Amino acid sequence: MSIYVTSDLHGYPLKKLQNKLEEIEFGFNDHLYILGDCIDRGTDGMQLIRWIMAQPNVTLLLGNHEAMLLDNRFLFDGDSIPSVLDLKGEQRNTYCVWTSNGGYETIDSMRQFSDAQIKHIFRFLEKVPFYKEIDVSGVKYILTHSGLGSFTEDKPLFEYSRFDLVWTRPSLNTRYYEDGRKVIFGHTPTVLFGPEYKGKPLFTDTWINIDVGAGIGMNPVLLRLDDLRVFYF
Ligand SMILES: [Mn+2]
Repeated sequence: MSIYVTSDLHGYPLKKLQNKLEEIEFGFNDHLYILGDCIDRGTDGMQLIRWIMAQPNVTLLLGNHEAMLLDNRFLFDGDSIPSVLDLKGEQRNTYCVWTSNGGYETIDSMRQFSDAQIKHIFRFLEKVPFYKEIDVSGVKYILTHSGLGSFTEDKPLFEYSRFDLVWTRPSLNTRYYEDGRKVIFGHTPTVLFGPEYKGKPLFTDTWINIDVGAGIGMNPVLLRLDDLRVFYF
């Protein structure tokens, strides 16, 4: 059994992901962790979410885009999706934050679902974890969407805020645990750390960034944690 991670699919075509998983012979005994941001920007976000919901061996972690969808739940409570002009105060603000971050694709695709399907999607997303701690080949990995904001070595994971886990951006100099635990995250495309990292995962002593930029027109990757092999699409 092998453990894979990927991140920031941002509406990447589900069929292409499925083809890649088939190609690497991803099986029932393997597990895939998706470190958030399945939705927005590309077209297949909700298809990815609904596919994940049906897979016993795929785990989604919350990204800031799923967090924005959760925060905008009020859009889907009525008979039709309201216009920004009908929204007031904090709701208008919450809506504008999402739509300025690529939310329109998801809002549009939500229209195809029945009330029951929408409820089912939110019930799933409300339970999506903000982090996971896993052990692979004797190495402890901490998986989050964006890294660990306001990091201190002795702070337990449950004390990090949602903001710290889904919105923050480490720098190339950021160091996490000195005890061998490695943090794996996405959120900040690796090219933003330097052109030499474009389209490739970025490995440091204490963390690995696997957002290779599927949200900005590149293909995602799968990282197999058993041997740290990278599978390019
Ligand atoms: Mn993100």
